[in-house]
Amino acid sequence: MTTCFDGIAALLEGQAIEVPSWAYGNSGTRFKTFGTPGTPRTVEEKLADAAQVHRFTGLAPSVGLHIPWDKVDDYDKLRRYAEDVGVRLGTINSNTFQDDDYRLGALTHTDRRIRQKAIDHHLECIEIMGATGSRDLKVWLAEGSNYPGQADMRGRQDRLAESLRTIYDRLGDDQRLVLEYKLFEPAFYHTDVPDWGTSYVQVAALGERAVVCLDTGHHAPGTNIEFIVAQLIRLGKLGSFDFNSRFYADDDLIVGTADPFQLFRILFECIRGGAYGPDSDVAYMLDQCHNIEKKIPGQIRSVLNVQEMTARALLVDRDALTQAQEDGDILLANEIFMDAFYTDVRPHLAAWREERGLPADPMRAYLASGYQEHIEANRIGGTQAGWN
Ligand code: LRH
Ligand code: MN
Repeated sequence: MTTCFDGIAALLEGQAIEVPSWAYGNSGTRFKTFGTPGTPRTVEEKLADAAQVHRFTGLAPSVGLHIPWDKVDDYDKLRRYAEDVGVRLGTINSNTFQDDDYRLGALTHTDRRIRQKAIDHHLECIEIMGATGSRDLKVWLAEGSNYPGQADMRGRQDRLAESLRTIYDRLGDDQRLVLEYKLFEPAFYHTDVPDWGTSYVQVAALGERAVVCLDTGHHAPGTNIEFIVAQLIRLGKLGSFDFNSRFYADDDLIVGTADPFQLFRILFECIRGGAYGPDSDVAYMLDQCHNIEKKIPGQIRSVLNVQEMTARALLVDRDALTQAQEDGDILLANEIFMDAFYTDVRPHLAAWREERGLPADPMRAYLASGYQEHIEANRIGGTQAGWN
């Protein structure tokens, strides 16, 4: 009992999944950052690698940047370079989690000078957005405390609201502030933006161009993430996703590998809520680290996993499901839902790609292209890009 693939083929057109520049550099864990042959040394090389993902999948037309990791002297030149290799510059991610001054906070800090320094960094990011043509300023804050009593949690919320207001008021008319929440890490007692509710409260106070970023790795184990997705869409405050997957904490693994069924359920709520397709302004992004696997193939696998689960979620027979739900037919409703999840769409997607001039099997096509061997042979010397 599923909709047939031909019935959803058009709905897969134009799917866009933004890839993160930092996934092409070395990231690593708290214990080790493994270098890998061919890793980019420059922002341009990161963009060239990201462009390979779009070339072979048609799914990744934009690349998110992280400041200062992707700081350059001339963003207009970078924008042109991106367009030359076939991608565009996407979300600008701020960074207030690698500066000694921010040890005890940044936008929440008790010292107005430290808050102003953090605010100025975000104003610089807004400047950069003007040059890159980016719509979204994504703000993730590592701020919090490690011990009870260490921090005035209420006071920090008030200072956060004031700082965000100052930043929000400097946005251009077609720009958005996207506030990302995370349950814990690097703070281990309280985090100032730990959950969707806190992010929602802060962005709702700012205005309509302030929205929430949901990173799928930022919840307590057992959280029903698709319920949060449904609620944020209902509230008109779901701005973007940072897709990845995890077995334990913020593992930042390839999306859809740890729990493909969860990804299916999340995408179903996006489709059901109208947050998928050309009329939606929800940004779908990856936020991952390829600590041991090759990065470009890892990114190709990631966007294909999202496309595949999107296709399966689009196959849910919505009318039959709604009828079964209204009839209180529990098992039939679940069966209709699972039928779509269990439908192997891969052969259909292969044909769908070929009909659109894309390789039926993007991973095989990339591996056969020689690009990986080329960068591993030619990117000798220099400093491999990473999180510092
Ligand atoms: C924080 C986070 C955030 C990024 C960083 C690279 O864990 O998810 O989105 O800034 O990863
Ligand atoms: Mn994230």
